[in-house]
Amino acid sequence: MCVMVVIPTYNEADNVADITAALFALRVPDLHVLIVDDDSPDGTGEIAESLRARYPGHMHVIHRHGQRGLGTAYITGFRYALDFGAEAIVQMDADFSHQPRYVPEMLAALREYDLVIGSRYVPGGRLDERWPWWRKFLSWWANSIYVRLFLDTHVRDVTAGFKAWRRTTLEGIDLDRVRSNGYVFQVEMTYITEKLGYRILEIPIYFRERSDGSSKMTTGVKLEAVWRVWQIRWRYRHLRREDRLISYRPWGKHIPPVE
Ligand SMILES: Nc1nc2c(ncn2[C@@H]2O[C@H](COP(=O)(O)OP(=O)(O)OP(=O)(O)O)[C@@H](O)[C@H]2O)c(=O)[nH]1
Ligand SMILES: [Mg+2]
Repeated sequence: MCVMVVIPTYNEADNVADITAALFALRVPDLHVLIVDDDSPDGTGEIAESLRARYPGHMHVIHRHGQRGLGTAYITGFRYALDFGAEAIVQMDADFSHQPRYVPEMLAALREYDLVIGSRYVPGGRLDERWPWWRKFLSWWANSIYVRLFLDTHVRDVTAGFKAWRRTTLEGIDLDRVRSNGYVFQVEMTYITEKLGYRILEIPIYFRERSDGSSKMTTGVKLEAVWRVWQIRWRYRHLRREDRLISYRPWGKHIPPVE
């Protein structure tokens, strides 16, 4: 089964080679890594490029120019993965908050589920204990109270960014629908998936604080999250299983060649 791990990067020069090596060290058969870099000033894109020689045929890099944002980076990456023929698509951060060791378990669970979420808020899941209490509280409040109750979802970690998708789930979602660009993108994707009646499993993870590099969280990204949750609820209020996209059309835009 062809598996593609999609990692968006912005200034992750300290992490990109290590996270790639850790993923290939898992020895998951037919694993591919796709880095979607937004022209990082710190040279992440060049480092990713140089890794193609180390993992011939299995390392993919998309360089976006003049564009920023997690959401559109992921949509670009997902389309690439679908066009490439991946059967399973994993999404994760570059900074080791999402630890590669969970990937095999998530892939195994995809046999029974359409989406598997690495979750901080199911029993056994944990946040980095180095976080101060107020940061834990804020994260819990935003996720468990603001988003979860408001959207009336069964998913415990709605803002999670560590996920494994079946190809057919990403096809059925209709990626053209998705509007968010900041980290609320994660909420929108999970919400659509649940409304469309796909089977979702959350497996507990330990969410580690990033140890290298710096955060890209901005006030704009946070504000988008606050208002977009309302928009998400309104836009998708009538969405049902019947609204799954049946025939996926390949994206077919320019895809960089793979050596
Ligand atoms: N391509 C792309 N990737 C991004 C962008 N913003 C963030 N990322 C990547 O998305 C992932 C998550 O971003 P982080 O900065 O770790 O966000 P966070 O986990 O909320 O913040 P930290 O507490 O610093 O870890 C990382 O791999 C980033 O490099 C962007 O605009 N474009
Ligand atoms: Mg992070």
